[in-house]
Amino acid sequence: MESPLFKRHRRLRGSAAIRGLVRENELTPSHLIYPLFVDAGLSGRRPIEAMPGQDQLGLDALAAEARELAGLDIPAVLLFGLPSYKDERGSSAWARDGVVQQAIGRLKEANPEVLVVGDVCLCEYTSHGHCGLVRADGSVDNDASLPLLAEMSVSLAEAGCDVIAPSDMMDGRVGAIRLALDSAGFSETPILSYAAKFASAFYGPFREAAGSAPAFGDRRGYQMDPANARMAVDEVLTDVAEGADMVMVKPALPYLDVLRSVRDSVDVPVAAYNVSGEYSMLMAAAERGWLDGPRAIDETLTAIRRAGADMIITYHAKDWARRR
Ligand code: PB1
Repeated sequence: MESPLFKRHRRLRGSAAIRGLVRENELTPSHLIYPLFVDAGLSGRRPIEAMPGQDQLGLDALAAEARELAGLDIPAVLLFGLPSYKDERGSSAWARDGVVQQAIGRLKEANPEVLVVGDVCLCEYTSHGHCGLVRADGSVDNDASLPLLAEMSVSLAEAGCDVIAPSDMMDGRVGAIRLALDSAGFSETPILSYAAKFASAFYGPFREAAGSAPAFGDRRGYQMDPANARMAVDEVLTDVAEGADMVMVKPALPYLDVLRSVRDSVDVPVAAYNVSGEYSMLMAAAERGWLDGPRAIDETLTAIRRAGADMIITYHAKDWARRR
C-alpha cells in the first residue's frame, strides 16, 4: 500500500516517550521566582482573600517558608513589603529596619542559598499609593523619584538583597539605580528591570494583598498602554542600555506576543510576571470546577516559557513544584 499523500503528525504523539523526546520547551522549578508579601505588623500568616492559596507573612513565618521553598527546589523569592508606616515620600522603603530589609535576613538565615529579589517601588510605602513622588497637582514627579528609588535599592543591597528589581516605571530609574549601587560598592548586584510593564487590570488582587492601590488617579501616566507592543521593545532596549542585566514583561498571559518580541530583540535574560489577576482568575475557575486547575497551571507556565521567558515570577510556583 503506498504511503498516503498527507503527513502523519500523529507518529510523534503516539506515546509519552516519543512526546517527551520531541517536546520543545521544558519547565523546572529552577525557572521559577515566588513572590512573598511580608507584613511588618503580622505574626504568622494571613490568607489573601483575593488570591486563594496565598498568604501575607509575618517576619516570624519566613524561616519555615524559606525551608519549604528549598525543599521544592524553588531558588528565588521576590519580596513585597507591607511597612509599619507610610508617608508622602515612602521613606519606610529605605529604612534600615524596614520590613523587607529585615525579611532578607530572616530568609537567608533559614536558607543561605535562597536568591532574594527585591521589588523596588514606592507604591507600597507611600500614603498616596503611587509608584513615585506626587506633585501638588497629583502628577507623578519622575525625576524627583529617581534618588528615592536609588536609595531604596542601596538599602536593600545593604540588607543582603541579591537582585534589585525596579517596578516603578519611572524613566531613567535603571541608570540612576545602577550608578547608586556602584557608588555604594554594589557593582556586582544585578538589576532585573520591570522594563515592559503595562497599566493592567490584572493587578487588582495584588493591590489588595500589598495595600498598594493608588489613592487617586491611576498608573496610566507611567505604566505602558496595553495597546503598544513596539514601544515595549523600545522600553526594554532603553533599560538594557542604562544597565539592566535582565528585563521583564508584565503581565504575562495577556502579553505573550510582547514577550516573544522582547525575547527576539535582546540577548539578556528575560523574565515574565504571571501576575495576581492571572493567578486569581485561574484559581477561581478551578474552585468552581470549570477548569482542571493543575493542568491549566501547567499549560499557563508552559505557554509563558514557550513565548520566550527564561524565568517566571508566579504565585503558582509552590503548587506546581509540589506536583512535579
Ligand atoms: O501580581 C501582581 O499583580 C503584581 C503587581 C505589581 C507588582 N510589581 C504592581 C501592581 C500595580 O501596579 O499596582 C506593583 C507596582 N509597583
